[in-house]
Amino acid sequence: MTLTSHSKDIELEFSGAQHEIAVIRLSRPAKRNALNDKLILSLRNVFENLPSSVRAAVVHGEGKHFCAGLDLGELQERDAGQGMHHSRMWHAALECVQHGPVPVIAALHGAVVGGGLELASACHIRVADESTFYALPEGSRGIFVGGGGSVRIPKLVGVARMTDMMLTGRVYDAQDGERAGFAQYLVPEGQALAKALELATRVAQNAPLTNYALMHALPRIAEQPADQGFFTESLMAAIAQSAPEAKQRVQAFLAGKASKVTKS
Ligand code: 1HE
Repeated sequence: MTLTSHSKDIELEFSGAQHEIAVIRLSRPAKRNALNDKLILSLRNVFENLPSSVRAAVVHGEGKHFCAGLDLGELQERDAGQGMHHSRMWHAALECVQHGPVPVIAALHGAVVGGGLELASACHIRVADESTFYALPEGSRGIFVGGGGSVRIPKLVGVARMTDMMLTGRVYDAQDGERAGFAQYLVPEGQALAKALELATRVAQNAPLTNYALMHALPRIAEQPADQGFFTESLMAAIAQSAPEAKQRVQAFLAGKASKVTKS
């Protein structure tokens, strides 16, 4: 892997033969990777400037935890206007994660709490190891989510679970969290990054237009009324299948030169 230290608190490496996987590490372990303004802006910067060779990204955290959420040390006496701008800054950064150029896989371990869960929920796939736990301590801190959590987290686990977590401080462990829908994969402790890299390698081999459709068309279609959704789906399907790469891949299968679907 080649390391490009992006700022003191975030590191960017490239993995894969063509450097097609960007590996982004939150590197503030002494503060449990709590997200201060500098880190959030660096994260945005990384996703806005990924080299065109990159086809998939992995986000993970250094130390014992993925991320402790908002850096509470920075929660100064903001007035309402400053609070609004601060939250919108998070929205802009996490928008670059969710709707950036490539699918993003979060490798989770330890605390995935508050803004850390908001970051994880902006990613497209979440892989958790057995040490992972999920919480939204905003309720007990007298604040509210501000990094897009109220939009994204209910889409993963439902409004009722999120409400319960914020009202009661409920913490989900790795197994219950996977069942609830926080993560799509659960792996033994210490193996989340390896699994995320394995998945990223597969994702990077997809036709770029298919990945684009999954990141940009699918979430929009899912929010549309059925009639509009069916229509958008047809447009996306027609565009994807017209790409030369799609035709080559289908021909390869018909010629017996592409992999079959097999039970894992
Ligand atoms: C922090 C933060 C932080 C740790 N901001 N400094 N998030 C929270 O409410 C979670 C608060 N953190 C925790 O509950 C725990 O720290 C953890 C469960 C994440 C980890 O526990 P542990 O025992 O491994 O570490 P620690 O001893 O608690 O913390 C180590 C240091 O990190 C310590 O600083 P030190 O100078 O005394 O060594 C902690 O103060 C510091 N630290 N978490 C600042 N979050 C867009 S809106 C999003 C809103 C939110 O995210 S609110 C939820 C905030």
